[in-house]
Amino acid sequence: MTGNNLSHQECIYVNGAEKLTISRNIFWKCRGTSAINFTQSGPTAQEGPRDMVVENNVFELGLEPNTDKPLSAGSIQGCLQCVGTNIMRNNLWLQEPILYPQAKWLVTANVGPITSCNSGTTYRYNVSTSRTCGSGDIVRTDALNASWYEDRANHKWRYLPGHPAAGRGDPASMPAIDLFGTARPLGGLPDAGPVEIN
Ligand SMILES: [Ca+2]
Repeated sequence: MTGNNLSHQECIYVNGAEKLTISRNIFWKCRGTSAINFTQSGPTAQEGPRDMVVENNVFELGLEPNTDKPLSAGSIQGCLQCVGTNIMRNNLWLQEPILYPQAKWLVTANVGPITSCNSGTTYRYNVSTSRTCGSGDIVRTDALNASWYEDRANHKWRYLPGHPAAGRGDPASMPAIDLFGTARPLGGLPDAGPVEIN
């Protein structure tokens, strides 16, 4: 696909949807502002996306429009005007979502960089490579290291034994299955990120 800097080249562009669940995808080489861009369909909050769920996804590097430069951030554009209850859980991202105070998100049991704590967001049980923002969050700077994955370079994201996210998921909020269809939880405690292991 070709385009110019005015065109949207995201993988998924969500405009004013309700109760949409985006689950069990591996995104790579999405271009534009993000892999998923949530936007309102009109000028007021009531026209914003409502009750979105983003779970069990892997967000590999996104790219700037028309170049192969990686984005600095923006696996997900969390929308200026999402309303209702919006959840990002058990995802893995190489680039941090862009969140705004106006939209209320629950961000739980994700794996990847979280460098700033958005004031409108509830964080918990994330395995962050950078900092903690809420209860149950931990910092593991090695959480994205290739040595923890089956074959990271070829999009094979199964965790290897001892993965830093094992047992670090949210006991109160988890998808029933993982990215590969495995039932959660295994081994007593749920794991953070999109993959469940013992
Ligand atoms: Ca487990």
